[in-house]
Amino acid sequence: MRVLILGGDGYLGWPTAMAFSYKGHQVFVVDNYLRRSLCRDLDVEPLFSTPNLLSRIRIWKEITGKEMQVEIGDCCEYRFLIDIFRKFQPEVVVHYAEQPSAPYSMLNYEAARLTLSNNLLSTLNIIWAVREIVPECHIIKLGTMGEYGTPDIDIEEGWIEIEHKGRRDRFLFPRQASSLYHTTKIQDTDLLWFYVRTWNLRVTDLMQGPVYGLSTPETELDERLSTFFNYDELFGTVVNRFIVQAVAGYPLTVYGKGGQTRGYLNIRDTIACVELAMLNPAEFGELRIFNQITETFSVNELAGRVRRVGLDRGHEVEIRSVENPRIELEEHYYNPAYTGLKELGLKPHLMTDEVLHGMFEKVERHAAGIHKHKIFRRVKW
Ligand code: USQ
Repeated sequence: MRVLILGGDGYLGWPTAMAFSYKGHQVFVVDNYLRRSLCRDLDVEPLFSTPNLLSRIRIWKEITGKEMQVEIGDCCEYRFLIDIFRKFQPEVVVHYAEQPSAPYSMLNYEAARLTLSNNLLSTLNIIWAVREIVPECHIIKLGTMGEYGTPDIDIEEGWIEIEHKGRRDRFLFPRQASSLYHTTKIQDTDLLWFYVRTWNLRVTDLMQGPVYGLSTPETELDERLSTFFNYDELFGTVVNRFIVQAVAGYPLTVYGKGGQTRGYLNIRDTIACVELAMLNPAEFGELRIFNQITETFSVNELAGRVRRVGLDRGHEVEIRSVENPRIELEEHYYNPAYTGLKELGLKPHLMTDEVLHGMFEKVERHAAGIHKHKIFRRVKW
């Protein structure tokens, strides 16, 4: 298929691009290096440096013989984006081109504005480019489980039937996020749903939980193909952070009581889910929503697992509760449904000790790249 991957330089975008190219799809990647420049400006660069997107694509070709097309530019620039749609005529567009960090979105006014305008405008532009150039193109949008928040009822897969005063109808599941970043994802979903109803678009919204891991079959082909791996408070996700903290001898930073429960997934499963969505597209006029997680853990459970494996590997691992910089429930009910992707054929890579050992191994090799001052800077909500 002709797959356009927006945000193809990022933590998930690059491994997705490689996986799809490896399988023989025609891949076109676009990125404006926003993540790289924010990390540089804020002194939170990743654990190891990765070649820029143009070099990565050259290396990819050198190793696999496969070509990818690329443009460096901003999806918020409509003319730039629509030219790519015209040239490439994608059958699928995978939209990762968003500012992905909750703490970054809460840093200051400028960060809030950048998050809001980047995330909503990129989504709007994709919708319009599809409508104008390739109306049959399937939009796969990365959403987030954080859109639902932590309600005191079971979380359905995107939709809920409500009976009210004797009548029934189907609605988007109630959403109530706990950061501006997560709120922009709700707004994305609303935009997509409006245009699906209005213009008969075909859209899959993947409500993803925090992703962990740094290896996929393709990143393992060559060290230079590694993905962007943040461990700092702004751009690092919790499991990745805990592994780095354990290797650095930095107490694992459990925020508050540590009862915050989320659905997690291995980076390999992110790619598998996006691929399943691509191969089984939504219908025209359908906003299809999947909860993209494979298992749930509390922060305390994660810290306990990382500690156990870390001790096994000879690290001294302490767990420390720090005052929670975020406003979120620290003890709550959490029971999300996540059967849709399994029904499409997902075979989850769960968080076994072996998987954690694999992550430790790679992080240990790069231990010299850990800078403790990047781990915790107290971005408060
Ligand atoms: N947490 C800690 N200690 C830390 C870091 C985080 O206790 O050092 C806690 C947080 O308070 C939160 C949980 O761990 O309760 C998850 O935090 P996270 O930073 O791993 O994830 P989050 O900020 O929610 O965002 C990440 C990705 C985002 C994605 C989201 C999925 O950055 O792009 O959308 O996970 S979800 O959380 O399901 O909304």
